[in-house]
Amino acid sequence: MVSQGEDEVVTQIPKVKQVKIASSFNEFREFIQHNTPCVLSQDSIYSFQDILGESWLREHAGQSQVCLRKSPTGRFIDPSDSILNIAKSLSGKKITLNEFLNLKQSRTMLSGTDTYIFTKDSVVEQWSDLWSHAQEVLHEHGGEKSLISRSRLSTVGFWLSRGGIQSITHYDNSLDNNLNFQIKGKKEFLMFPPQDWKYLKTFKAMSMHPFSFFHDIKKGDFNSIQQQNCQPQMVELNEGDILFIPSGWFHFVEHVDDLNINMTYWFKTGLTKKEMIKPKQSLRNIFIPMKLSIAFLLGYFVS
Ligand SMILES: O=C(O)CCC(=O)C(=O)O
Ligand SMILES: [Fe+2]
Repeated sequence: MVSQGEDEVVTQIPKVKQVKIASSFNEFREFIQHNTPCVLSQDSIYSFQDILGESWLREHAGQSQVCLRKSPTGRFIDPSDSILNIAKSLSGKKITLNEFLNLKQSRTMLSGTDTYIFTKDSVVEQWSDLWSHAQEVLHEHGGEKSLISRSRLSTVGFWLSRGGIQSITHYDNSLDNNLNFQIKGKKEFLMFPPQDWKYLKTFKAMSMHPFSFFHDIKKGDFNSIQQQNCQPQMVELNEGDILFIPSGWFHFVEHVDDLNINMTYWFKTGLTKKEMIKPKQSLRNIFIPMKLSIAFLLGYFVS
């Protein structure tokens, strides 16, 4: 509520629609079945939501090999950044999880697209202790609060980041559904339906707009025709929250806290390729992908 003058009280309506909040676990299940983006914000349901923190990780997976990503700007990767900054953000360095935890440096992260706990129908050995908790989400584990069957599970990714990070707007290339567990810290998601590809300057599965395009939307500044035409939804994910991102939905993500831990479960929709909505390419400027390709090659020489 915002008060104006002495007796006039005006309710402030957020300009960007908020992602639906499920009022119960059953409603969350129904939203998932109907392909509706939604959040479940409840007390923890699975054991990993309680135990997974720095000290547990040190004890149970401290020697695991991970890929450290570091960005001078914190933006992974903003097409409007300099080639050198993009190159630095793209390059990765193999270290152990304990080394990463000891760094305590902002703008560093382990990406769930590098760090797989489960992939190609099997558990990644170095994460087996974490898997013994993570599998509670699966029907085969037998819990009544399970959400997905193992046969539909494609990949589980583990994310760990320090503050000051933003990730490029993209849809998950596999066209899988996505269940994103916020285990520690806080992230903000700005999401767009697959049909919005027309306004997002898409190249492959990514949007080539500068990150400022998305910051403006979050502030409610719809300056361009493209910003006015798209149908964004926003959500702040807090510790314990679970976000459902349906197949093909774009997401722009900001990592807010000093330590953020997430797990992403990517799972098959059960639809055929024909039934799925696959965003198309809308970028008209070939110089942007050229710039990213040069930065990608340069990434092998800088760190
Ligand atoms: O947390 C992020 O930076 C990105 C998350 C994401 O892209 C995903 O879960 O698919
Ligand atoms: Fe993603």
